[in-house]
Amino acid sequence: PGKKGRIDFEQVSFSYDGEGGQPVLKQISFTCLPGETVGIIGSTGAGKSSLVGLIPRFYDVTEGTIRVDGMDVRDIEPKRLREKMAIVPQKTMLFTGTVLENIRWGKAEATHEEVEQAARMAQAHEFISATPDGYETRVGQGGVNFSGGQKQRISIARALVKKPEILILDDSTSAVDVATEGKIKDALRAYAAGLTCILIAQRITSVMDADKIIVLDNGEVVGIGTHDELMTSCQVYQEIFQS
Ligand code: DGT
Repeated sequence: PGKKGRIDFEQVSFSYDGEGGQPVLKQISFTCLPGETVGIIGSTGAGKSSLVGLIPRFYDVTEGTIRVDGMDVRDIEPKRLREKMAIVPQKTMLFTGTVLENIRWGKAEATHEEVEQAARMAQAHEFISATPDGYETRVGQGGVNFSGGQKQRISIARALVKKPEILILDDSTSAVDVATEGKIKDALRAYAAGLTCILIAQRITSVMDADKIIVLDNGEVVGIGTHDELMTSCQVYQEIFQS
């Protein structure tokens, strides 16, 4: 079967103010093959969230081209494009409903089994099951107050229940401990070999084992490679590693 989920950035530049505006991304080129995990790391304001926001066309490139499975994303309807992918934003957005409803928001017709499977991968099943009402537990306002890390895991479950071809995690495990984050990554690797994953992170341990890591600095790619390659070739990466 033809594997899906390839992403190509070709000389992509982007400004929130359009052509002639202050560029937030400059001449970005990289390829993410189907099933690969690509990590993105860089200081705050480097452009990481802006970069991934171009993939589902929250914004369109100012210059250059982004292709998903060979097609210029500008030739794909945003709705169809977004059906292929799931994005877990930096800020978790759970609503006041049950845990089940919150996860099903990713795919309204998901069965209870699919919801539970997604929650298991996101390492959320255990703590959900430990509450008296389980998946019927209400989130927020008068309901259980989950921790920041637990909310992030519910958000990841919401993304996984959609069974996307491309998963984008925007610093979505920042409040999850390193050991649990490792378990989530193991589950993702085991899941339907072929999930393309773009992983924005602040800490090196989150991206260390990615197939390739893109180091962004002030809107530019200053390094691209595996952890070992970047440790010998990329000063910015070494600085993040030491910080
Ligand atoms: P983070 O999330 O603090 O680690 O930072 P990054 O690396 O995700 O950076 P990003 O993409 O949020 O911001 C890059 C630059 O773009 C920064 O100078 C702020 C600016 N920017 C971000 N979002 C918007 C927006 O919605 N409108 C405008 N005009 N500028 C934005």
